[in-house]
Amino acid sequence: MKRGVSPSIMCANMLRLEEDIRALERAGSEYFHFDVMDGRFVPNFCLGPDLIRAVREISDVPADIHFMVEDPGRHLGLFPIRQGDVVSVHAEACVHLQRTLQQIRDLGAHPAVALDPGTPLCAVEEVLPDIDMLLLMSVNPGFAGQKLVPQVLPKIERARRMLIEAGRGDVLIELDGNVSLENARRMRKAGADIYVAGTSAVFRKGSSIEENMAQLRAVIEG
Ligand code: S6P
Ligand code: MG
Repeated sequence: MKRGVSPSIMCANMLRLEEDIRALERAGSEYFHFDVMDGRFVPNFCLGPDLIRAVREISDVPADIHFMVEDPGRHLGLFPIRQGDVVSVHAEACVHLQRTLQQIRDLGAHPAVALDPGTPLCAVEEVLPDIDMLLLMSVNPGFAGQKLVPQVLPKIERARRMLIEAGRGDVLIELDGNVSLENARRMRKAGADIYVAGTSAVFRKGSSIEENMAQLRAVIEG
């Protein structure tokens, strides 16, 4: 898997989606982050399989699908998941977490576990052999435009240590939520690898997607 930036498509302009997709491609997005919400696990509804399929018909950028739904294993078959994609499910939402991760692996994608800010790292301890990425939420899931939950910063450092101690130093850590330039700098220092870029970064008002992406890259690569 690649390190880099995963722009959050729910923050794009849905009335000019193709223009935004092209700008995100020009800016070199490593992934497109698709938030899937069911109105139950989180109090909001968001991107479904048809929209994700439509984007995939016009772009080859790997998908980073973040399921914020109860029992996601029941719905995976509806989604256009391809080899090289990364698919995250919440430890809090899966009764049979290891089975769901295996289902994702069987589809040819990279399995990942997502954890809410309030969920301890031990929730993922028993499935470390089954994942390629760990998604640490830096806001509570459900909405864009929220403020960083600050205790997530030391959690990134502890997650990195846990992965190394378990012999899984190759697992990438993704941060999702309020990835502003300032927060990205702190996340990078703590050990983040992939940054979900929403209203705080790539879709910041007043400057273009390309300009915003260049500024974010200067912080995470500089
Ligand atoms: C939140 C979702 C995220 C948001 C992202 C938006 O539930 O999982 O992926 O789309 O956090 O970015 P920002 O900068 O508005 O927080
Ligand atoms: Mg997300």
